[in-house]
Amino acid sequence: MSKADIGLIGLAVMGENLVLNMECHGFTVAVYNRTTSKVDNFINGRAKGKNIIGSHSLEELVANLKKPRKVMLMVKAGKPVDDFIEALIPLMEEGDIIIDGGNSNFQDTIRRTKYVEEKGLLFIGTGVSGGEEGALKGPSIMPGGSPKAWEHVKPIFQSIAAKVEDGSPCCDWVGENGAGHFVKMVHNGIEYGDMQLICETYQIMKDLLGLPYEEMHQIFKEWNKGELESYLVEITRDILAYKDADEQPLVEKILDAAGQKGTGKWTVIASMEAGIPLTLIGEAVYARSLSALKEERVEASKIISGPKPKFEGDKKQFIDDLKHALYASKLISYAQGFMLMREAAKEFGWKLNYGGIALMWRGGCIIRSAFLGKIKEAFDKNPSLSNLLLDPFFKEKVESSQESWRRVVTTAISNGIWVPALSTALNFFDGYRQERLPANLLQAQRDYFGAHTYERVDKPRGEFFHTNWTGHGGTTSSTTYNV
Ligand code: NBP
Repeated sequence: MSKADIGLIGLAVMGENLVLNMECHGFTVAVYNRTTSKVDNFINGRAKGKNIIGSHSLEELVANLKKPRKVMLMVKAGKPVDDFIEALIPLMEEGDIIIDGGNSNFQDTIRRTKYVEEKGLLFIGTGVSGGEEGALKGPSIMPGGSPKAWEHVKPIFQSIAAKVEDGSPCCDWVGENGAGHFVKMVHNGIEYGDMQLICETYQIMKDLLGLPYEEMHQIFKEWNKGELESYLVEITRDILAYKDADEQPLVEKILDAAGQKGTGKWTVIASMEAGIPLTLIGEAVYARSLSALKEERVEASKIISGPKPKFEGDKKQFIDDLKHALYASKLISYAQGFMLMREAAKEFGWKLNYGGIALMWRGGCIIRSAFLGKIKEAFDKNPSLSNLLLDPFFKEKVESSQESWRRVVTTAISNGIWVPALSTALNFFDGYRQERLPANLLQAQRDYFGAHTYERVDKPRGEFFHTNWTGHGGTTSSTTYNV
C-alpha cells in the first residue's frame, strides 16, 4: 500500500469513525493506539480490506506518512495530548503537522501551538462535533492553530465534514492558536443552553399542562417541522415516544440527576473572564448542578412547600406561547454566545468569521438547526453586526414573541415551576434593551463604602468622581480596595 495521507492516533469511538470517514472519501489513513491490540482489532475488523494501515509504534506510524506529515490525535484531552506531542516532535520534520481533535481547553491549545511552532512544526487544535455518527458520516469541524497548516489539512477536513443543502462543508478555518477550540467550547455551552430550554418546556407541558407523553411527542414533532427544526428537538420528539419494556415512557424512569464533562463550565468561566453576561449558559450549567443534588432535593421537597401547579386558560394557545418562548430564549442564548466570541476575538487577536461559524454549526453537530441558517444570513448581510438581537429579522422575531414569552415565564413562576433558562433569557432581554439600569445606585454604594469613584451622566466618560457621603469620610478615592 502507498504511504498514507494522514495518521490518526486514538482508536476509540471518535477516532475509529473519523478514520473510516476519511477512507471512505478516498484518503489512505495510518493508525496507531496506545493499547496496540486495538490496532489489530480494528485492522482485522471494521478496517478490513480498506486503505487503512495499522502501526504498532509511533516510529512506524510516522514512517507510513506522506510529507508534510499530518498526525491527528483523537485521545482523551489533557495530559495524553501533551505526552503524544512530546513523543512525536523528535520523530517529525520541519513543516510537519500535529493535529489535536479532542475536546481540549483553548488555553492549552494556545500553549501547544506556540510550543510546537517553536520546535519547527505546525499545530492545529480542532473541535470535532457530532458524536459517533457525526464522526462517521460528517461532523462539524472547527480548526484553529498555525495558519500555514490549513492548506494541507483543508482537503481532508472539508471532504469528511457534514455538508449543508448547497453542498458547503461545515468546516472552515476559524483562526490562530486556540480559536478553533474556543469556538467548539462555545458550541458546547450553547448545546447546554438549548438542552436546558427544551427540558423546561417539557416540564411545563408535563407538570403545568398535564399533557400525556403522546401529546408532548406530537408537539415536538410539529415544532420540528417549523422554525424550531433542529437535531435536539428531533431527538426529544423521539425520546418522548420511546417506551420501556412495560410500555411506559422510558424517560419517566430515568433518574433526574444530570452529568457534565466540563465544556459548559469552561464556557461560563471564559465569559466571567471576558466580562460577558452569558447568563443562559450559566443557568444551564447550574441547572445540571442543582439536578445533581438529588438527595438534598428529595429531603427539601418534604419540608418546603410552594404553589401546586394549576393551569387555567387556553391550553392550545399556551402551547403556542411555549413555542415562541423557546424560540426567543434560544435566540438570547446564541446572541450571548456570539457576544462572547466577539470579545474573545478582541482579546486574543482572532479574526473570527461569525457567518462562517454559524455555517459550521449548521450541520453535523449537536446544535445543528434551521435557526443557524438565519444566523448565517444575519452575519452575511452585516458582518460587523454587534448583536444578533439588532438584526432586523431577529429583532422582529423576538418582539413578536414577547407577549407569549412573558406569559410563559410569569405563568410558570406563579405556579412554582422551575424555569431558570427561560426566565434568565427574558431578564437578559429586559436588561439589554434598557437605556438606564440601576447601576447608578450600585456605583454610589461602591463609592460610599469603598471610595471606588463613579462617572457622571453630565460629564464625559472617563472622568471619575468621589463623594464624601457621610461628611466624616476622607476625600481620597481608592485604587486598590475591591470589595
Ligand atoms: P476517549 O476520550 O475515551 O479516549 C480514548 C483514547 O484515549 C484511547 O485511544 C486511549 O488509549 C487514549 N488514552 C487515554 Br483514555 N489515556 C491515555 C494516556 N494516558 N496516554 C495515551 N493515550 C491515552 O475517546 P473518544 O470518546 O473517542 O474521544 C476522543 C476525543 O474526542 C476526546 O478528547 C473527546 O473529548 C473528544 N470528543 C468526543 C466526542 C464523543 O462523542 N465521544 C465528541 C466530540 C469530541 P487506550 O485505548 O490505550 O486506552
